[in-house]
Amino acid sequence: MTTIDPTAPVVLDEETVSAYRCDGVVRIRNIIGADEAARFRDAAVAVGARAADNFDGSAIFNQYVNVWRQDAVLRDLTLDQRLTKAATALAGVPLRLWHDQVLIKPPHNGAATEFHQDAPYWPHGGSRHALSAFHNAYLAHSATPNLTDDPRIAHVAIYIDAGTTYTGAPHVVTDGLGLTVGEPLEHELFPRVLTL
Ligand SMILES: O=C(O)CCC(=O)C(=O)O
Repeated sequence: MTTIDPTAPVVLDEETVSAYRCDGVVRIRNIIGADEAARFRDAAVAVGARAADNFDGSAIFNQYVNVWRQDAVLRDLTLDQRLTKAATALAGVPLRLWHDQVLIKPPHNGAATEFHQDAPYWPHGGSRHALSAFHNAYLAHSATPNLTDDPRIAHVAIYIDAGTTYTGAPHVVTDGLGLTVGEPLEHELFPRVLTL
């Protein structure tokens, strides 16, 4: 098992940063240790099991939004300084949290997640660097069907430029918060993340 010190400084080499800036995606191995990942997985499974006040319900996967507000273990993951500092180094600008998600694709689910970009779904202006799971929100991406016997569990933490403004477009995360169109997303749901 890989044990990683969660307080160790995060230093990304130039190659990693330029790969991200060129390709819009990068894999950073072992940023979370295997023992920690097992703890986070258990917490994600538990969120799925007690999903009463989340929304879900596509044939492709069950989606649970803002899990950091519901579960202390997943909050640790979404706001983990290793992730936020790595994301900041990749983006090169200060970031804030947009939201997080747990996605659970049930076993023997023949539906693929078709190619899409994330950014067009969001009510954001002026965000060039939004990152989810270390891919840029403008990167076209997809996921294969889950043909295994086990649920496939993904945790996605999404960070956006701290200066991103609100466009007023409908979105489940921002609807009803009273945000001002054209202003930054200053709200406790979108905290600035640790960058140093
Ligand atoms: O896991 C999936 O099926 C899709 C994940 C995805 O599209 C994303 O993380 O942006």
